[in-house]
Amino acid sequence: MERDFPYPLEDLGRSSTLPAPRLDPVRAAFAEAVLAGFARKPRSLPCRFFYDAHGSALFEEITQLEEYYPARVEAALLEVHGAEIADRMGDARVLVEFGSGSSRKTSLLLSALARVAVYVPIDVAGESVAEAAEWLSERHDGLAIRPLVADFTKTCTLPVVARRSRKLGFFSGSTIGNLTHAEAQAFLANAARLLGRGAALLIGVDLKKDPAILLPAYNDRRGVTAAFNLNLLERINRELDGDIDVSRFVHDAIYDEDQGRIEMHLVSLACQRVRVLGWEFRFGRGERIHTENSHKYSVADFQFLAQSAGWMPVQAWTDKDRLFSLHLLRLA
Ligand code: SAH
Ligand code: AVI
Repeated sequence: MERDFPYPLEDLGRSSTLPAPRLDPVRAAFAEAVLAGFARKPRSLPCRFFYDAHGSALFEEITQLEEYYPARVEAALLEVHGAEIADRMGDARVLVEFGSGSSRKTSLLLSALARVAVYVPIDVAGESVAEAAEWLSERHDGLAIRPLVADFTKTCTLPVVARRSRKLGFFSGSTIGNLTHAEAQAFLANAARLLGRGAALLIGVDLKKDPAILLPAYNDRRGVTAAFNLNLLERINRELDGDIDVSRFVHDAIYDEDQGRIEMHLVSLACQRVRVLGWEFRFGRGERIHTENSHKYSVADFQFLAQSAGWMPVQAWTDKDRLFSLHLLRLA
């Protein structure tokens, strides 16, 4: 259960007499999440904070890795089935994307969706969204791009230009897998409210498979995923006056068969104390910080989840090796 910070904890000691620094809202939210996440046992940090400028660049590097099949297979599905997907998505003029990142896959979709005139990317990573908007505007002439730097799990309001027309939603990369099942259901219900009557939603969802394929995707040989995970600690040092010795933590990714999910952790290599914004935390040797879940679904399980949130499954596309799925959903 999430609790508000501050609250009493036996290993939490304010060791600094410095006045609390003034924080901008993004840093304040990060500070609150880190202080609460480090105070909790077992320790955890929300994965949406991976995506500062450095983390977003590392994620793009992950998408190029041989072992990280989701990005490659999803892009291939969009290319191969683009025309059919566009045909089935209908003639909406507004495309709303959740967790749009670099928008590279969006470009594939937009090429097939001739009538879309307004694109609303929603992402917490402000710099990524700004770069993506520039990159897309050079490739899709006349497209009005109206980015929203926001948390897609919270309620938000679409820009006026996007409000009246019928809408298409797009949620790629299996980012829905980073939410628990309850959070995913709440997200889908929230997306239904935002997109409104008659909307369609295209979602990329990673499929359950042999851990012999899954595990290398999150433990790549070049250590890019490790760097992506450890960047969370570096971000704490950069933004929250942290003194964490990052070399005393290692990346670990495991597959939990019962939960059907990859879990990423940072593991403390030693008994150590770290400071964040003047607060001190003690880590035991081998103590873990849970940083990400990446749930995997069967096609039927995901359709069931979508229906429970009010969406009608229209069609699902998978590759021949059944690594990844693209689901088209519709609202009555
Ligand atoms: N859809 C892109 C990017 C996937 S990476 C692709 O498939 O390549 C996940 C993206 O979701 C990142 O850009 C990250 O900043 C964004 N993100 C993660 N959690 C978010 C949240 N709660 N609200 C908004 N954006 C979020
Ligand atoms: C964005 N998200 C779906 C990725 C995933 O596979 O869960 C993030 C990621 N984590 C490690 N590698 C990639």
